[in-house]
Amino acid sequence: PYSSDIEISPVNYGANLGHKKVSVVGCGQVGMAIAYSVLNQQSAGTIALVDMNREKLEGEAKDLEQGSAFHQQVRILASDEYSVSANSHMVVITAGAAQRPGESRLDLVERNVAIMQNIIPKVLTFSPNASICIVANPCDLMTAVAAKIAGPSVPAGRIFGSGTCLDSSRLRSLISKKLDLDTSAVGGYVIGEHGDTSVPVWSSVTVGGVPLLGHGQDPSKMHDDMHKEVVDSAYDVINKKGYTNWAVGLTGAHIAKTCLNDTRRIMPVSTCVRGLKGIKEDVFISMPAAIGSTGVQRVIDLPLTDKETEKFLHSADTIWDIQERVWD
Ligand code: 6V0
Repeated sequence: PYSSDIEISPVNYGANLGHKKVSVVGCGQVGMAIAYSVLNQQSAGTIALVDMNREKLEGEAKDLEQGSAFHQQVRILASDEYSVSANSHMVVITAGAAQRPGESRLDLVERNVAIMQNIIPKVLTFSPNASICIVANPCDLMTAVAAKIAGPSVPAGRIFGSGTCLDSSRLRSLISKKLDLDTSAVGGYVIGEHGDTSVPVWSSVTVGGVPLLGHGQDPSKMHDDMHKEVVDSAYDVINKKGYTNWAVGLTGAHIAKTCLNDTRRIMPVSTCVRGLKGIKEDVFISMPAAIGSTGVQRVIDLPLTDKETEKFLHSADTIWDIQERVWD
């Protein structure tokens, strides 16, 4: 079974990020949005791009490099050979087939498992100590598959998924828009599957540190509608522009910055949640977790109402039903 022992090292505030290297595997819409956000956040000294489409990669690398007069010096490397990613501190994996209009994230399973089987051993050969963030969908299953392929020699937590980090950002931005406040004023998480069975934890949403709902107050239809909008937003954006990239690009870069800088920010990411809320299986879904240089360093057992627990366990069951089959 997957081990839940997690590596913890002292916090490394003020690290010089100039020597840090991040690799992005899969340089389509999402991978390039992540690379572009990392570049602008100046959170790495080297960005290595890996994709099997060599010509597109050359174009992307050239295009990024030609803006170098306007950003801090960042080395940009690109190749279809994984050696270019050697000695990365962090690797973000977005390679895979994307959802087509009307297709759910779970529909992507088979196509993307094969891709993960190809990628993970190569990534680990060249960067055996990197933390690895899986963004490719279905994100939770791909994270579980990547952890399984990596095997027990890679400590638990080093491979994790961007999970509901994006869903949480979507929910916080909807709430803040409604209240006409900055998104940073709103705290709260969407947990569980990055997808249709995700769970908004209304009981712990705060605005300026104050709980949004009164003690014992149930969420209303307005809250349910907001969560529905979060769930539907990927479908809506894909229908309108063909793919999603900017919000997930910022999400991936934020995770990368936290990892490279060892900041221990708490973010909802996909990780093994065995032991939480009575879950007995090695199922990978999102819960808030402290992220540092070794990936997930501790998972927060977020207090939930009975209804939220029920929904979280339903999300875990939904993913486990498929994960169990894929793991065999
Ligand atoms: P895209 O634009 O088709 O890019 C995919 C890239 O992966 C292409 O450049 C391919 O050449 C490359 N690729 C495919 N197979 C391999 C391989 N074996 N080795 C190396 N490169 C390969 O897709 P897009 O960038 O839009 O989406 C990528 C993935 O991110 C999909 O699975 C999406 O569903 C997923 N997303 C995940 C989100 C999240 O929050 N976790 C959000 C949005 C999209």
